[in-house]
Amino acid sequence: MRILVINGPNLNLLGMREPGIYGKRDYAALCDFIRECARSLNIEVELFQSNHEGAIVDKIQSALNGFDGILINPAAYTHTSVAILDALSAVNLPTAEVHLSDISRREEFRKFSYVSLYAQKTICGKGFDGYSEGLSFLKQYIKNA
Ligand code: CA2
Repeated sequence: MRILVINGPNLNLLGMREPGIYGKRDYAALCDFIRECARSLNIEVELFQSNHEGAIVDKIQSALNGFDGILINPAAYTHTSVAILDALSAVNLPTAEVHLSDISRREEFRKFSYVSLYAQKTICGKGFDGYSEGLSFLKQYIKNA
């Protein structure tokens, strides 16, 4: 089983600013954490981070070749991107959405997620553990499909 893990804009800055919201660990630590979870679940992951909406759309489209599901933290594009929603719907792979923070308890503009309109599961406010929950969900969901 192969899962594409996508992280959106500014997540490469993890650990450098706003530790109160996003934690102290950096993006490299997040990648290590995701790879370790994947190993223990016996699934393969490819990790991708971009600050560019079109690059994320291109990557989602490319998932048709060889991936069974997508785990995505669209970051700020969560709240703005019909293009990412449309790409996920078009590719039609099982998808879990993850957010480090609890977007339902932050500013009004973070409460709406376009990606949630397609994702089979949304996990918020669990920090890095949200990624492990997302991978476990996808493994189970894909097995049962
Ligand atoms: O909670 C999440 O995971 C978010 O997707 C993170 C996004 C934010 O726009 C979403 O509303 C919720 C922001 C990621 C930016 O991460 C930073 C990390 C360090 C310093 C500044 C931003």
